[in-house]
Amino acid sequence: MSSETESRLATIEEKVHAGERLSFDDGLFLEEKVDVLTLGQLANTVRERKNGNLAYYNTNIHLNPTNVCVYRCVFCAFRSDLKAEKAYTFTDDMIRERALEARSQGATEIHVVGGLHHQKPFEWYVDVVRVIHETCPELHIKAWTGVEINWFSHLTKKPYKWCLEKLIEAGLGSMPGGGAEIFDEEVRSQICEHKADSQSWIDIHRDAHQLGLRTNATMLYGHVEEAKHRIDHLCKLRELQDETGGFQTFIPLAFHPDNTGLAHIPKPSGLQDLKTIAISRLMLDNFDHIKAYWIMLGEKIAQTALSFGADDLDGTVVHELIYHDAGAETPEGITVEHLHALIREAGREPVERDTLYRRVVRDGAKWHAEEPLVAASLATV
Ligand code: V47
Ligand code: SF4
Repeated sequence: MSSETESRLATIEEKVHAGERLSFDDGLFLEEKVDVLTLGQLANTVRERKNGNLAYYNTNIHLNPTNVCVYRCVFCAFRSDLKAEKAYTFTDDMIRERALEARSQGATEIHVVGGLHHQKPFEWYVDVVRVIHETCPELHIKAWTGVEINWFSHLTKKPYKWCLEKLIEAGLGSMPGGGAEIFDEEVRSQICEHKADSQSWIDIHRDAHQLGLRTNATMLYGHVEEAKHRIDHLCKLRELQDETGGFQTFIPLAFHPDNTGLAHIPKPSGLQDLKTIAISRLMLDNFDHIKAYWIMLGEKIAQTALSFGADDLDGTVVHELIYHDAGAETPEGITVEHLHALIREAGREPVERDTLYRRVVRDGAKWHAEEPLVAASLATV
């Protein structure tokens, strides 16, 4: 390391220890000049400052009600044409059955995302939420990404807030972070040219926060983007979080190339995964949580990530399809015992949380959520 690099790093370390914000240029410097262990150590100090020794997980189940999709994102192996053999669409009965399965497994959350089925009206998507809510009112419904809300607004010719209000009335509890991909429009046009642009994704999350909904945020990395695009993405999320305080957690999503239009690109390495998690923790100073989604990272990297800035592993995740269609080799679900073992082996204390990061207390088949674990509240918007 040159003396110039050393002194730049020392300045950044001072900023991190003083709780000061890192700039875009600092982020780029970390991407380009700093080794993964130094990044991890620095990110770990922030992780421990915010969440101590706790590592969160939740008991959840996934529902992808249809894979039929009007868009053709080149990184996606999940979507299907309507007439293709792999096309499927859930009926109300199948949705009810999935909700009951969630209840029987003690899940606190159902995570619902899917394709944009061009023959289904907005009411069909509202009904997916309504059917789950009426079947199992205790389940928190985290459903529909910003891309889906943008599609609903296109279908109904109504503002985003109108669509969100209808979904909230039907039982929507929060929104997942998908569809953000990479905000840089040049990269976006190469990987998902037709779907919601970055400004729409940001506007939708702002609207959701203003309606009192909590949402998550993601970033898809390891495809055609460069370091400057990742840092730009993080800075834009940080800006909206300053404005609303409505994001709960950030989830960096490692690109899985199998069966996609980018199958020639190798999967990101474990080191790139850890580096991305650490840099995300350092740049997103106003996010309480960074999630290492074990489904896509694999158990080994996800467990290691708990010392590189991450404080959450997501959950039991039964019935995941999006990553498994794209070649994920992880199981489609994991037991609570196994999650506990992974977390304890990493030297952390496992805490079951609900979607809103409240501690879950169980008594046999019953459960309830306590006060938030981290005192965060939506900014006045
Ligand atoms: O938006 C699709 C990504 C996202 C691939 O909010 C791919 O708690 C990698 O957003 N390789 C959907 N990524 C999943 C998602 C998510 C997952 C877990 C938790 C939460 C949360 C949200 O998956 C899409 C897209 O960015 N994706 N295909 C692929 N081949
Ligand atoms: Fe459709 Fe989503 Fe796949 Fe894009 S990522 S093709 S919007 S299912």
